[in-house]
Amino acid sequence: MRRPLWLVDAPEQPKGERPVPNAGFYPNLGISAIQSYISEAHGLPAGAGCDELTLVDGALRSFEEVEQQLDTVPPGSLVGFYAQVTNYGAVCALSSRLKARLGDQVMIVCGGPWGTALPEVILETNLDIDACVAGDGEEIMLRLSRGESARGMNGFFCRGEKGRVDIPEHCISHLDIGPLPPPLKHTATLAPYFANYAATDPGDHRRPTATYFSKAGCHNRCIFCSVSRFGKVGPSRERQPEEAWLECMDLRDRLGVNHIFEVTDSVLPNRCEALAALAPRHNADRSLSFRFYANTDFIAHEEYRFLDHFVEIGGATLAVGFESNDELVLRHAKSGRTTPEQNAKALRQIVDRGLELVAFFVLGLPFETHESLKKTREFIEKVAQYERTTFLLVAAATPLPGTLLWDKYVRGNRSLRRKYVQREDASLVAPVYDVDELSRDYMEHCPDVRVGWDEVRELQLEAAHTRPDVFSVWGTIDE
Ligand code: B12
Ligand code: SF4
Repeated sequence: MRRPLWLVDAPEQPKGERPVPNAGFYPNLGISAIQSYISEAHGLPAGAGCDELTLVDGALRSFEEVEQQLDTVPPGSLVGFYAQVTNYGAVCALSSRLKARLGDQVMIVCGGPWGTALPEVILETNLDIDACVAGDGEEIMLRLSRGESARGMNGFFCRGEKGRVDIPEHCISHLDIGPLPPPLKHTATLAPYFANYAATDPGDHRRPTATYFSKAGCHNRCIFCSVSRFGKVGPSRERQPEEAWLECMDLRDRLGVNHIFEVTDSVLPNRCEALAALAPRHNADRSLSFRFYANTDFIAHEEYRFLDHFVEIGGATLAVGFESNDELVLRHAKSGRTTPEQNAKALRQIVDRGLELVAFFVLGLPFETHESLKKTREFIEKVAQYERTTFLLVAAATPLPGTLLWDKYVRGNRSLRRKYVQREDASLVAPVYDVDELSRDYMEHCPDVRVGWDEVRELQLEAAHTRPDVFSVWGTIDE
């Protein structure tokens, strides 16, 4: 390795406060995936600590601790930041401190959802960041760690002549995840994260938890979600079921995990069936339980027998994006894939089986009216009444960069574009500082939203109070 590599998951930066750890349940998978790939390529030992590759984990440390750790970055290093909506402010502050100390002796690269959605804006507005990566970072970071140039590689954005941003021919980097080492393969321990899970998961549901990452990208185009930006056509982006089980068993035997979050951008109808077919071989004793994300069309679809298969594999918790309970709002936001009838049916089936439920809602989407909010509110109440609902996230719609909402209502609106995309104030370093303000601006400017931000916020607070014992989030962003 020609350059020491530092991979950083910056801590979260809540509005108006000093940044705090982001309370992850397992190490950030984007950073871990790059670590695993580079460790294998260079034959490095497992774990976060070796001279050549250091993981700086904002899920376990405060902003000040991360600052202190980065103060030891030696000249000649390559530093990669995972950046998304909640930590981009911290990424800016940490990059600025690194550059002030090391100048050209450090190369700073920004990846993750924010690097993917906004590479040009970041490079135009933040001179401390040298390059951005849109999409998968493994190959690019490997190349850079060898001291080679990545100019021209898919998804690699950097400054060229006269500081102008060089745009690659292919704006996104895509790897086939099938043959890649699983992200947590090189993780030496997960114990420090288990405490975080215990702190956020109520009651007796405390379990040592990890994740396996099964599929990248989603071909759906929900307008509030930035995942489809990662999932544009590309090579196969799925791990095989047998591999998935082996990875889960490894997490159990090596790291003491007994609950697995399946991280997948969208569940394929046959995914659960394929895993269920292998369950008797791998999980006959039910020593592992699972949490899956699923949409209500899958759950409610008779032919898929999704819930039967889910129970067969040891399924315990379903994380369901209900989003709204109004037909028009759903049709527009989720391309007509789910309906209020499917929501009701899916909820009934989950309750009948006694599964734990994690529920997501988004208020203030296009075509939201007082009437539609009322329908969603009644449905939220039903969800909240179910005693095995363990987590409730009621978000206010926010056009985050990378979403169709952003493309349509921010980029397509002259005054919002001036505020959020074309930086006219050179002192601004972050493309979006304040997500509440962005959400409010969008609701005020979007002719299709017929309710005000205050009304949405009121309903969010009401929902949070419906079940104060449940860990409920009522912020501006969906998961
Ligand atoms: C798992 C997950 C979580 C977990 C994270 C646990 C953890 N410690 O990792 C939990 C449930 C806690 C979570 C919470 C939240 N999440 Co989340 N989450 C995801 C999800 C579903 C998968 C991410 C993942 O692990 N992917 C697998 C890894 C291997 O891929 P990856 O992260 O994309 O990384 C690759 C590339 O991005 C790139 N890359 C990543 N980092 C870097 C760094 C460098 C230097 C380079 C070069 C490349 C690079 O290379 C990696 C390997 O190929 C994504 C959806 C998605 N597809 O990204 C949303 C997503 C990241 N979450 C999102 C949001 C909004 C949130 C929350 C704010 C929700 C909320 N209201 O609380 C919180 C924020 C918490 C926090 N501080 O991070 C948004 C972010 C949107 C945005 N534009 O920023 C996403 C994109 C979903 C969406 N709705 O659009 N989340
Ligand atoms: S919300 Fe889920 S189904 Fe919709 S685009 Fe995002 S990942 Fe796909």
